[in-house]
Amino acid sequence: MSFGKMPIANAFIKNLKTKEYLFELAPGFCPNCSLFQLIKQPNPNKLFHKDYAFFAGTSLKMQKHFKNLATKLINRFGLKKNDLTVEIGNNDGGVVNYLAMKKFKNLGVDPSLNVARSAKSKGVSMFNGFFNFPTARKIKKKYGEAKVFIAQNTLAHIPDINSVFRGVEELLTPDGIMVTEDPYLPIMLKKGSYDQIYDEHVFILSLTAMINICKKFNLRIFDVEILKTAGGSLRYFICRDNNRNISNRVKKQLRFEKKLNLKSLKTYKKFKEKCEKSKYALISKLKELKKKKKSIVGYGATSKSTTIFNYSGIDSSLIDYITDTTPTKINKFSPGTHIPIKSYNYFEKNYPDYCLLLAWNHKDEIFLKEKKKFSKKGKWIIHLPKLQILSK
Ligand code: DWN
Repeated sequence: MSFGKMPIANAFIKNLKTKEYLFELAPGFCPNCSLFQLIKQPNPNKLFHKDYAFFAGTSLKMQKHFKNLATKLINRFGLKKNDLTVEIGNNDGGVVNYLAMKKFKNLGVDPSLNVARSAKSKGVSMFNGFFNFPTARKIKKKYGEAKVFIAQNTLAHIPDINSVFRGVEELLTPDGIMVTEDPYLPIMLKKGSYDQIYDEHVFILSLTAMINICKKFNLRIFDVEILKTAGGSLRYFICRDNNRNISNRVKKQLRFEKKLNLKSLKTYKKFKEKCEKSKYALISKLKELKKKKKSIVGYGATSKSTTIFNYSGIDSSLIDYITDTTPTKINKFSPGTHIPIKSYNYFEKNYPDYCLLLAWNHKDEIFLKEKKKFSKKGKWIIHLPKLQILSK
């Protein structure tokens, strides 16, 4: 399955003359290991560097989500102040930020220098680099073993996933746990949320695939939780193989996955059809509105929107501008399709007739904020799971 040539999802450009790096965005499914994954991925150094555009702190709801996990680690798993927690891809803070606030021993690991600096300025101990087996050894030597290892929307970003698990096997204390969450394959297939597929998401994970990986490294998934975050995710609780009983929730989720025919080509053909339908429904709605001279703005310059716009060929003839609260994205242009990105302040002074909700995973938070603002004047276009127009 191919979505065509794509630029780097978070490579917002300053200058329209910039020559953009393009690659073929084509996911596939491996019937042996059950991984849904990109066939080709650009070198991770092109994605995560000193000027990474995404700052997780832009969503208050996600901050609450991280804080809740920190509390859960203390209450459910009895984390003590001297127990080391390592979080990879913790961006500008993450869960370890909330542990650091309570003076728990912590270490964040992130390859993007600007976000890592932001986390450090908040009081998180940081290691600036990619996490893999050699990094795990370095961490163990310097800080000791980790009682908790966290990866929030990070594992699916790392091509050498085996090296990460080998690192976890090396780093965890005998009774340690790993907590990880990522967008969940069955939810993506059901919603037709093809915009979860872009360079950073090397994998869209499932419980079946995760069990296969864990087995290779003497690890066991002992519990799972279905989450609404990141467009629909699964959180996995993992321990060493001889520890903890497997919960009924894991067994139930596995039975659910078995019924979904995840290994059948038909499943992915159906998904591809959904993607095509979604794309044409969106393009025709935007064209219809433009014919009526309506103004349309994208809300949230997400990584996901790079896939939508480039796959659908949607540019500034259909979307006037995109509004975003992230300083690193403002006054730049969207990758590949060159739609200008404007500040929230600009948006408030230039409300359009319609907003296309690109940050649909933050719908509740955004709708709450806009209830008394934009929503009083304009309408929303929601493209998933079915195209909808919402007015107040
Ligand atoms: O896995 C990943 C997820 C968790 O975060 C990464 N690969 C990168 C990133 O993906 P994304 O860019 O699709 O994430 P978001 O969280 O959907 O991006 C939301 C965007 O919308 C941000 O640029 C911030 C912006 N925003 C805004 O302008 N106003 C967000 C909120 C909540 C707002 O009120």
